[in-house]
This record gives sequence, structure tokens and C-alpha cells, in this order.
Amino acid sequence: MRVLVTGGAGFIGSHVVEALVARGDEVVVVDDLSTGHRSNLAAVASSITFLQADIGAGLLGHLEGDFDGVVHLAAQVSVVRSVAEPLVDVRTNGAGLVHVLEAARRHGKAKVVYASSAAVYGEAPPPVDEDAPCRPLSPYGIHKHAGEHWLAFYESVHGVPGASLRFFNVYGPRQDPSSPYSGVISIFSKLAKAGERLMLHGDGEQSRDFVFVADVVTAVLAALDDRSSAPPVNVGTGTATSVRFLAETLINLAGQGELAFGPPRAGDIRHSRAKVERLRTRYGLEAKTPLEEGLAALLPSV
Ligand code: UD2
Repeated sequence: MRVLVTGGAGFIGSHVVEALVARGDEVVVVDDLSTGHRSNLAAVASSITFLQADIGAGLLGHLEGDFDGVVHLAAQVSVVRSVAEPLVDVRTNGAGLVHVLEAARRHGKAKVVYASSAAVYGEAPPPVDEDAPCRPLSPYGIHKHAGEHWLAFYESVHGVPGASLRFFNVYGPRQDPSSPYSGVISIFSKLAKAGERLMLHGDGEQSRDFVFVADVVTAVLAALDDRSSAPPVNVGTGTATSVRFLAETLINLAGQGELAFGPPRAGDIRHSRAKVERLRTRYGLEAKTPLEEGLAALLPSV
């Protein structure tokens, strides 16, 4: 297969690229390196084509030849930033997606696998299945939800097949801990390894469905290879873990670090957990890496 991966130098993207190269696919990566790094692709650098380009500015003129698939992971990734700078989100997560769909249409009507998000649901009571009403609470969630409609539009009107995967809280090696918008596991892993204080926002009893990046990659590849039309699919484990339990587990695994409590984070969702029946029925998959195993795999790389 010839596959375009947008955001391929990022955390999830670089794992997807490695998996595609390992199975013999020809891979073209588009990334503007705003949050991704060329070093994430070091292991496969000689096997891929890398194009530095910003999807918000459009891809026409950058790409040559037809593709069988497009994995669209390039995005403004922060919910908090989307609230502070909504027009940045419009440009990258709104218009950027349409630029990618246009590229897919013009380069072989490639199958598009789209990184949607649990953020489409807003505060829906967990566990949440894909038929729950979508009431996104941020520009990020609004654009992820709109993106699913864009995919459906391109499929029905332009014959570009698409699949939306609603990622829950993805974690694993190469997730960048350095921004205030970083994921809690990347931040806590770094702090625990350094023997520092892991700051819980609020009481730490809020919970998330943490899914290991290797399981997400498996779902992306399954969606890419699936030739039938699919509705959005949750990609989570079906299990919720409190932020406090997460912090304690990391402190145990690292053998150092301590808990600290700060004020709750404004706008924080209390509980989030996926229903995962559709992942199983549609793609025959379960996100099966236990949290402790995923964390143990992550810690040496931090
Ligand atoms: C996740 C996704 C986001 C979006 C959203 C949908 C990540 C990194 N973000 O946001 O893209 O899909 O879900 O609902 O996966 N926390 C602490 N201390 C810290 C940092 C975080 O207690 O130093 C808490 C935080 O208040 C929250 C939980 O950890 O309750 C998870 O926070 P997050 O920023 O990792 O992810 P989330 O669920 O807000």
C-alpha cells in the first residue's frame, strides 16, 4: 500500500509510520514539525519520504502520485489551547482537515482514517457508546465532531472512503511532557522518574480511559485496511483509572516521587470511559495492554 500519514513525526503518528514500514508499505509523511520531531522517525528515516508542510496552508503541489490510504493525525492537539486560540483550531483542525480530504480526493480517492476524539461527547455520562449525543464543549471537540461529518460528506459526494476513530486518552513513548497542554501520563512519568511531586488537579478522583499507543496503532491499521464504510468507532480500553491511582502506580514503578494536590483544573471533565463493543464488532479488536504494562514499557524511554 502507498500511505500518506499527516502528523507522522508526532507521538501517535511516528508509531503508525513505524508499523506501516514494518509491514512493507510505502509511506509519505507530512508534518510541519510544530509539535512533532524528525528524531521520532529516526528508526525509519531511510525508508520513508518526509515532507515538511502545514496542512492549514493546504497540501496541493506538495504531493505526487496516488495513495491507497491517508492516516490523518496532524492537528492542534490541545483542548485548552483551542479555547484560548479558537482561530488556530479553525485553521488546523477545521480547514486543515478539508485540505487533507481534498488531497485524498485528488490523489486516488484514498481511504482516510481520521483521528477523532472522545472530546466530541462533552460531558456524556460514561461509559459512552458511539450513539451517545455529541455535545462538544471546546473548539477542539467541535472541530473533531465536524471532521466526522466532513468525512461522511467526502464519502457520499466524492467517493472518498473514510473512517473516524474516537481516541480516548492515548499514552506511550514519545508523548511530549514539556508543554502545559501535555497529557497527564507524560507529565507524571517524567516527574516520578525525577523523584519530584506529581501535582493532582483537585482530589485526583477524576478518571480517564487510558489507552496504550500500540493498541491505537492496531486500530488505525485495521481501519485503513477495512474497505467497507464504517461509522465512528471509540478507541479506548473500556476501563477507567483515577488520576490518583495513576500517580500512585507511577510512583511505585519508578520507586520515587510523591503526591501533591492543587486546585481543580477549570473545565475538567470528571469521568471519561469508552464503551468498546463497536471496536470489537467492527474491527475484531480489543485495546488489551494493561495500564501497568504500558506504563512499564513507557518509563525507560522517559
Ligand atoms: C484528553 C485529551 C484531549 C481530548 C480530551 C477529550 C490527552 C493528552 N488529551 O484530555 O486531546 O481528547 O481528552 O475529553 O489525551 N491532570 C492532573 N495533573 C496534571 C495534568 C493533568 O491532575 O499535571 C489531570 C487533569 O486535570 C485531568 C486528567 O489528569 O483530570 C487528564 O488530563 P489530560 O490533560 O491528560 O487529558 P484530558 O482528559 O483533559
